[in-house]
Amino acid sequence: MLNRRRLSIVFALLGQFLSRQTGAEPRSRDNSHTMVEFPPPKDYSHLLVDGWFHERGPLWPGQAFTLQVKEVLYHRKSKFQDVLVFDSETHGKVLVLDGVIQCTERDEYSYQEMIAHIPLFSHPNPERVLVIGGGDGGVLREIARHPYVKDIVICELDEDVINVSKKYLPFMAKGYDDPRVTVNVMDGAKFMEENQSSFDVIITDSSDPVGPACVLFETPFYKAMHGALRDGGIICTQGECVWLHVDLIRPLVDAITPLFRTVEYAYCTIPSYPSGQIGFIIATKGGEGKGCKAPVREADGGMLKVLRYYTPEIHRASFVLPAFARRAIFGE
Ligand code: SPD
Repeated sequence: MLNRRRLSIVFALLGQFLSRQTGAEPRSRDNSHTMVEFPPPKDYSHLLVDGWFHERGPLWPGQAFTLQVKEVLYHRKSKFQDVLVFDSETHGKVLVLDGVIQCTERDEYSYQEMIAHIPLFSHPNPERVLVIGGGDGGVLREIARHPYVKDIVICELDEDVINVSKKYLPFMAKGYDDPRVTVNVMDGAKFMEENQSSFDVIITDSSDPVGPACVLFETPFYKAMHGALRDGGIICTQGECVWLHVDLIRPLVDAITPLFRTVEYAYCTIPSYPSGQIGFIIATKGGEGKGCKAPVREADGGMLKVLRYYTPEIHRASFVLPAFARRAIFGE
């Protein structure tokens, strides 16, 4: 059986061979040859066994994360995916999509604060913000803390995720209560095609690249985000984990580097995600080209008092990668 890493290498070599044969542009500018599309599992009966939730997945082979379940609150298939919400013994309420933990009440703020505040504090005047995915509302909640943001638009494909979050996960879904929020239940790529040069910040809060979500980790989706950004705009996307996914991150970073003025990578710690960390791909369009490694505006004291993970110091520190990751992603 070929594992993911071997398949990536096979695809990369095949791509190089074909480009040599045809004289075509080397494919290093397009990461689709390194993406292996794992289908989502057909059966989710393994998720809940003997009072424990088990998270296993093809993107973290040979390891698993388990949580003791207090009560299953919701478990149904939506039009797009398996949706599970349970109350856990140690992590509060938990949202799981297609068998993968999206948020736990105990640590969701780490990811949601960082994916929102890094790009927002790196932009001198973010007025229009687009969120792709993020149906639980946690990223909206963070964006809504910024008083100078005028419009917050969200494109979430799965309406059930929005409704289930509003019912069972109000600590995140309260993000929908802000009057600046407009909700579109639709494909984000299509929305961006119809809204060129419209946003200062675009945040893609996606699930992992398994099944249909694979397209969110490929070059055409990044081209679509680039098109929907205003000059000086910033994207910040879910960028997986350096301990597990440098083979996925590196080709994506390489593929989008010619498109954007700067492309950087930051990460945060979060105990309930695979290997306890998750990263963000952060890229800028035009502007002064200074990148996003330092905030360009001060958060007011009131905001800093309520945030639980983001600080200006964490903002800077999150871009400092361990040597193995810096080498693997940027070759430095
Ligand atoms: N491995 C899980 C990655 C999930 C990222 N999206 C989380 C959604 C939180 N709003």
